[in-house]
Amino acid sequence: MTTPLHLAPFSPEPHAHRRNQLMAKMIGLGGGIAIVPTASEAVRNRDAYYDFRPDSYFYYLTGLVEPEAVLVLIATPESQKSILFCREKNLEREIWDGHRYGPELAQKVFGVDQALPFSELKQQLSQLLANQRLLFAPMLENPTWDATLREVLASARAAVRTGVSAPHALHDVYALLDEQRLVKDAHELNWLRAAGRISAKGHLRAMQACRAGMHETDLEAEILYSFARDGAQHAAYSSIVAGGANACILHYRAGSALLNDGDLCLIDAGAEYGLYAGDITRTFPINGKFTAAQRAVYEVVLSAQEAAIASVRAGASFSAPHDTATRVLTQGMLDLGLLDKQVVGSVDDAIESGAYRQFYMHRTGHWIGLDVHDCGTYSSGLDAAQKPVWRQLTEGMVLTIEPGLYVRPSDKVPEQFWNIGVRIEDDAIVTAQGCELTTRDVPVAINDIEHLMKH
Ligand SMILES: [Mn+2]
Repeated sequence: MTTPLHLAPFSPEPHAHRRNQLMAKMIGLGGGIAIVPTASEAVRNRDAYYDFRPDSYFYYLTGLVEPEAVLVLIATPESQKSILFCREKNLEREIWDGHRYGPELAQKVFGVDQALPFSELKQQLSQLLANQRLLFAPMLENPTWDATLREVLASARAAVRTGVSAPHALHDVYALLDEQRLVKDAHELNWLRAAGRISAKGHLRAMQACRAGMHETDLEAEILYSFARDGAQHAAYSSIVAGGANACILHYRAGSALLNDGDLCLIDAGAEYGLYAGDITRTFPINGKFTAAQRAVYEVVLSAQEAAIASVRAGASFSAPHDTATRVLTQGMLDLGLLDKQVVGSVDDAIESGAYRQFYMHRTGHWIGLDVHDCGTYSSGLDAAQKPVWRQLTEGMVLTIEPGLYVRPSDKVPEQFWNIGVRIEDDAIVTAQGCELTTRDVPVAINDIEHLMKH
């Protein structure tokens, strides 16, 4: 028996604190009512459903994982109130589907001011909208939810002749929450660290299990088994396990391909734990020993990642790791002869012209949190030269750092590098002086990987 790495008892305080933060922002904008629904259950096929996963915004504010639930916040300078709509107790359904909190217990467990039956949502909402100046809700995200909002707003407007007023402006509640979720609180950082550790253990297991002649899906199974044994029932996204040339297909999935002696294997996989995502990529030799060509490409990507990691700190630009990695990778392309100096010119020329994109066509990272590609903007728009104005990193932001190099066969490229695809990805919490990597329980250095695979 393994023990889950981090199973803290549920505590409503972090969620209550986040609701208060959101309400303070609402008041700053003039005050009003916010409505945040959770996700709907989704049919997979016929009467089989996907496992339910709550909406990330809703979960962030409540901690509740049941479907059919909506959080309402009323925030004016005079009064603040949280109301949770959730399913009523239903002993018959609970025999089939499991426990439901019901409003009475939900109010206590989730620490809201009031909890009401989900079946009363529309009727209650049309009354709650009365005399609120601003409405904070999802904006044109989901047709069913948009229709509900239109219906309750219409009935609130219909009551104006009785002397009440209806909200006169709509704010995107997700835009406020995107900014808030971008900087993780201490509670979230702990879940992210746990997700990082569990993800790393899955990668360790796959590396150690890898043998030539296995299928890509065999390694995926090792990873998912490890995640589940550590208490993460889901992967944060569909795992990429790519043998040989498949590593050069960026969104490849683990498939039935054989893992061949002498090839590399690229695995991009992460666990979802407590609804927080891990996101790790490692590239290693299937037979446990890098060839000279593989080693040469790998060393360039690893140096790019190390330089990118060193560029992360509070106050740096979001683009610093990407710009740093791109420079190291481009220099490596020239050194390896992937790019011809006679044709593309200097490093600066190759960056300026975008020549490096033949081998490095994605960016170096993204926010990560409750969603693997987490919410939050990356720039505040474009400057006069139409270049993005990247935002500054601050303490508590969490991002991935994932440079790569992908060499497709081409007459203009030395044949020894054909079909080599390498990416190395870790997750980083931004700190005042630098960053904390949460995913380094699985090694990146060539010697460490080769040593690990020998045993
Ligand atoms: Mn990623």
